[in-house]
Amino acid sequence: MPDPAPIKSGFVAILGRPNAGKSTLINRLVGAKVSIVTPVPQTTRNRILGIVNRPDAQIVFMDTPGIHKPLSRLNEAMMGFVRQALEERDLALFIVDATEKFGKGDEFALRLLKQYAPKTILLLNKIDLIHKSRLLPLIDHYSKLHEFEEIIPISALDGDGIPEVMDAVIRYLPEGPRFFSSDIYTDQPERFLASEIIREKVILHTKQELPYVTAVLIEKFEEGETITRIHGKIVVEKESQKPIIIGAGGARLKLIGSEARQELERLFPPKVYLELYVKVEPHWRDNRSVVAELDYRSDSAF
Ligand SMILES: Nc1nc2c(ncn2[C@@H]2O[C@H](COP(=O)(O)OP(=O)(O)OP(=O)(O)O)[C@@H](O)[C@H]2O)c(=O)[nH]1
Ligand SMILES: [Mg+2]
Repeated sequence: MPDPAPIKSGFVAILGRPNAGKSTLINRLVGAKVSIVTPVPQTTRNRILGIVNRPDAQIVFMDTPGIHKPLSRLNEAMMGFVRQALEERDLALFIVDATEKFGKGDEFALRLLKQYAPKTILLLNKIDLIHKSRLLPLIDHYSKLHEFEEIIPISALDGDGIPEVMDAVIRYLPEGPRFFSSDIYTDQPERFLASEIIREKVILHTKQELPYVTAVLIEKFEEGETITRIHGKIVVEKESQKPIIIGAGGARLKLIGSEARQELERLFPPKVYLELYVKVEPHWRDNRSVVAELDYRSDSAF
């Protein structure tokens, strides 16, 4: 038997400020929902792998939390995941929201990038929202700030420019082995996927009122032949936040539960029984054990 043809493989860190579109991008690239998306900044809290398997390549994309200055233990843990991805990458995709004015947050993010100096492709995202004439000045601005391998305008939402991104990524990756079996597309345990889907629905239904303050912990996950039973605890920081999630007569929690259940049933067919309750844990974002539980790769998780 001749040796199989060599393939391209490696780890690609997706980096950028909160809300730039990193998770939308990884879902597009992988062609499946591996990471939750909301209009609220700081939605992603982990380093989330999304794996693309092709005959000629295996690309392990890493979604990361938005780059920001951490002010709580949770935020420090989030930035820890960003640094980890920067250390492990073969290549970086630095994604910016082309509709936003360049500011201090962008400078901070670029400084971090320069510190680790990965090979980087710059992606100008959300071009569906801007006039074409704004692209050239933006490209000019960024190419003066840093030496990017390439600059590609995209719309992660519409899929514009995504094939170009994929081609460029493969071009810059080295030859290497497959790191994961070809039939998996993420490394997240089922319990973590479930907690994220619930958290997405909580954020989507409470975004004006509770931007950053919820965590979801799975207390029971039992997969049976015909039904998967999931019990989730929604953690908030203050007593006053509990009724916001529960809603009048429990209506909002019911809606959150029913939307989450429908999505969970696609992952764990045919049926999911989902039970949710809300618990107040003051200052959980600075509580070591609660924050540790959110890290699904550590021994203390779940
Ligand atoms: N119009 C438009 N909206 C986009 C595009 N990409 C992402 N969005 C929206 O931008 C918001 C943030 O998207 P996310 O993918 O969650 O952004 P993120 O960078 O992962 O954000 P964090 O996890 O909070 O750091 C969501 O409302 C997306 O629908 C795009 O290309 N065009
Ligand atoms: Mg995200």
